Amino acid sequence: FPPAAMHLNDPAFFARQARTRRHNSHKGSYGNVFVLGGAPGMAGAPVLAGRAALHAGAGRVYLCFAGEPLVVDAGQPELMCRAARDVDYTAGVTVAGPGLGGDAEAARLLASAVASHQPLLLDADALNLLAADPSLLAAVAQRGAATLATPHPLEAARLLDTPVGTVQADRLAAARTLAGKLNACVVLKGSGTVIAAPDGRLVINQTGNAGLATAGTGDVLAGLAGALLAQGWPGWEAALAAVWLHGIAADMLVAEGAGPIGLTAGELIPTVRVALNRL
Ligand code: NPW
Ligand code: AMP
Ligand code: MG
Repeated sequence: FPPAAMHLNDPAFFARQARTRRHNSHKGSYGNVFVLGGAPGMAGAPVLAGRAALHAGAGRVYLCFAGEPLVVDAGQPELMCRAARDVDYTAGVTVAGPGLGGDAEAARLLASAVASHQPLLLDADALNLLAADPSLLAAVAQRGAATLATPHPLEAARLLDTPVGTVQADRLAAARTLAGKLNACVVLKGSGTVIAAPDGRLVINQTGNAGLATAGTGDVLAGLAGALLAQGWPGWEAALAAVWLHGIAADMLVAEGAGPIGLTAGELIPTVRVALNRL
């Protein structure tokens, strides 16, 4: 039997978790996000994730570069740029993977974030590193704090050690199996994104469009979800909200003529902020 799945077409699924800002609050009230990524040639991925995290309300966002760190993101100087080896990942939520690369140093950095006892989001090369290292995967499955994984179909196939066609042939089963294997909420991306929890809950997202089929949109989703975790959202609700908001932002941009053709990942970010403030 295919597992039963709910359809996420109404933000009431998660909107009760939406946080109003207390008058007497400060940046420390909204959490730190560390984006661990940025191997040589891939600085854009953590920049997109970091900008998304900032626009989704995180109090402080650090770009932690596996390669040579940027001095500053000139388009978003609010972001703090660090060498990844100099960062204490126990001081906030880590979004691991955007442009991280796959060398031994990347694996070592990822292992320190996995051990952080803080909420953790695993995307892109962090997932590829897990697929290649059973002991790191076991460490993820044993974590106590919330873990979210956001694979696209090929990343899911690597983790499940199966052809991508098998993942796509039964996306609900693939997401559910992976959620069990990682002991994490899994967001299996692509048209009709599936969100699965380790306890068997399954949801299919109804927002979004093929304008999202462009480089960097996954990095934006990762930063957005990480910012919700940093603001205290539980893992399941953070995953549902991030996927729904990311899709509705793309739908809003299409409605105003900014896509689907030629929609860019960076343009999603301010529109995600509008959608989040309207929850
Ligand atoms: P195909 O083409 O169909 O055979 P990879 P990546 C498949 C960083 N980035 N449905 C598809 O296979 C990331 O953060 C940096 C079906 C596709 O070619 C990573 O660290 C950017 N298949 C790193 O690059 C912007 C699907 O997977 C293949 C699918 C590598 O990440 C870009 C690609 O997978 C990028 O984000 C779907 N819905 N979606 C920057 N500006 O710095 C994907 N596939 O080989 O894991 O490479 O995803 O590009
Ligand atoms: P990534 O491959 O990591 O850059 O992630 C791509 C993002 O765009 C994910 O959130 C996907 O769910 C989304 N996406 C890609 N193609 C489509 C599509 N045809 N319809 C809806 N969402 C899509
Ligand atoms: Mg990606």
